[in-house]
Amino acid sequence: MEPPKHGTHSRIFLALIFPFVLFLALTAKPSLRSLLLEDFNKEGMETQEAEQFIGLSNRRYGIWNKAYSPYEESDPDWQGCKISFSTDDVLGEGRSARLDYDVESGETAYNGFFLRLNGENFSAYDTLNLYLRGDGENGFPLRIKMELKNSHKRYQAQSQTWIKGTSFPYVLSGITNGWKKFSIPLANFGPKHLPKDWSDMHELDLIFDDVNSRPKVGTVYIDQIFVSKEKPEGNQPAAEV
Ligand SMILES: [Ca+2]
Ligand SMILES: [Ca+2]
Repeated sequence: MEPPKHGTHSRIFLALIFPFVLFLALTAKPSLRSLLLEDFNKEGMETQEAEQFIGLSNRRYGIWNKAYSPYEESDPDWQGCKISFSTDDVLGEGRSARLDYDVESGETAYNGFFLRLNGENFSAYDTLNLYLRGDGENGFPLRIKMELKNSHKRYQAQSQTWIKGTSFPYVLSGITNGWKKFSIPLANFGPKHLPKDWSDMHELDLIFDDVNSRPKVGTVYIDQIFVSKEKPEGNQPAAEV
């Protein structure tokens, strides 16, 4: 009798394990993950001047302003953004950050909020999430421009290489006067044609400016900023509608 060929054993082995593999494939759930970037619950993490602050953790956030404004705050031409905190936490316990912006000025006006990402790697995630609420009494913008910045890599199509620094913009819209969760696929950050490298992240910015922000003076609350993995690995992109 001839000894069984090597391939026969392999086929028997595959036939035995196949039902188990099939079972695992059918019952496996997508491995959803998330990484909290900031919940504003911990005191003392904020700064008005990014370079002055050594954080208690490796994250820090604050507001940024146009470099120079000649006006006193009492002057209608003053512009700026201020950060403070509210006990109106979106998850019910803790704090949210309150941003009061003013881009009403005789001069070009822009300012906003930054969250340092300190080299965080977003490659395992596909969605940026945050909660926003407009202040019904003070007024709030329906849209806010956002930017995600990576640390040191920008793809230059001409040379087909990564060069220092780039920002990926996205205009968030649909803010209301109640808490609302925004889940933005990282793929929706522009420019669309550019390959994105999320492996070494620098900063998330919210931007108020006199061109896009209406009203020009207003208040928004922000809370619970995190990245998440929403799509299972190998998932086919949905067909364009
Ligand atoms: Ca919070
Ligand atoms: Ca003003």
